[in-house]
Amino acid sequence: MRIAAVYDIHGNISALEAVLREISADQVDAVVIGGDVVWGPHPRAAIECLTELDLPVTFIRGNADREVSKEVVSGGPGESPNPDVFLQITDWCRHQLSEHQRNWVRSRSLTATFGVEGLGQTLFCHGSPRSDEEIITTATPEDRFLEALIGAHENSVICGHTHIQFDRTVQGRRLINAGSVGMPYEGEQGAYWALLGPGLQFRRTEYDIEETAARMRASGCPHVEEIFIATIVNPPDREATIRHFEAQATTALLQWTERDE
Ligand SMILES: [Mn+2]
Repeated sequence: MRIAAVYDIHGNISALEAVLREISADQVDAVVIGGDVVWGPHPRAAIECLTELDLPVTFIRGNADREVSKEVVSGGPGESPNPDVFLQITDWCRHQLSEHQRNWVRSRSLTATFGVEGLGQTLFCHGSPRSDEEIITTATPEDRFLEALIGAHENSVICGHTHIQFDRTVQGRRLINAGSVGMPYEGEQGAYWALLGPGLQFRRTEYDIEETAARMRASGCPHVEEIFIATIVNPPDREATIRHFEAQATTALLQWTERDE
């Protein structure tokens, strides 16, 4: 099977459209959406674009999808009771989706498995096989890397969440991060994703950043300038981001993933 791994779109509809154009030219058999679709400037358009796709799509849910799709507890469409920037964005995104769409997002699986030529049985997850918010990078100590993969019996694991592509093997356990379509921390502009089968191909798709910034600005999303536009215009440096992630990486407060076996 030839699979496009499309992770961490974060409501960046322009980046998603550019990647989907390449995917349709690449003759893939299926698309795996690796989570964190709806936390960003165009959550509704991103969902609609993916559900209308003319290809088999498997959608696994990310931590941000989980937060956005929670039942509305307070606040109207135009106000957020939260002082926190990230929670204000979450509240805004929640109001962009219909109840039906929130239910749909909430009911997505946390993992999916496919056989991929050259990778073998391959598990797709968001953070790690055991949590949708676990942070694994190229600098993660080997013992924690291996611990995060306990419970995954597949030959290869595909993850996302940190928005940085990598391909790392420790004691025969292979973990591939597909990168981020909508909000990469790679130090270079573009939409990052992965084409799987045969083997692994990391991809970077260019798209019009200025046009996208204008489209994001028009969305009404709170803090769009500093959180989303700044990131796509000046993507954070890859190595600095890895150091930042490793400094805050902890297993203490993780939301644990339950796998159906
Ligand atoms: Mn995430």
